[in-house]
Amino acid sequence: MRFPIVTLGLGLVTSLGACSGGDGHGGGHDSGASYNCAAEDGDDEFVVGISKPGQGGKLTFTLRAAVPAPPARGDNTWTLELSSTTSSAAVSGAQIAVTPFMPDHQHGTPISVVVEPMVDAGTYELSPVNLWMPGLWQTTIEASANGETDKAVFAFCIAS
Ligand SMILES: [Cu+2]
Repeated sequence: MRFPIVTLGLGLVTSLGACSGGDGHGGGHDSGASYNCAAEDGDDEFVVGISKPGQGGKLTFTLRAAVPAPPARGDNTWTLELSSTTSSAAVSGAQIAVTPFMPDHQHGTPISVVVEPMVDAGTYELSPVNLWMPGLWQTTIEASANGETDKAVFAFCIAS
């Protein structure tokens, strides 16, 4: 009698440490110790003040600061400024969720990003944005305010 054996492979990998190499995605992921970001075309070039309109066209997401800059492996602290895309007015009091994700490996990070409003209107501190592995990270920022929800994705490549 034969039973089907289903190999889930990377589908089981949902947390730390088990991203094996040799998958050939993106910029040539290897052992996890380093990544060829020069060959990665899915990332955003980081500049202080990098800004994106939300996918829903309602809110604009701007990274006013990043420590370290550019983003690096490990814990990052980002200062987000949220504004109305139509009026450019600062948007305070938003509910914000931040989710780092590695598309090549289909995993995120077990460390939650804490969002704290800052003194300046419409600004928030996001920390820690834990980018624990070399490769391409897509960090989704979803914000809800004044009955509207919008989101933007910042994609940064971590070389080593
Ligand atoms: Cu990974």
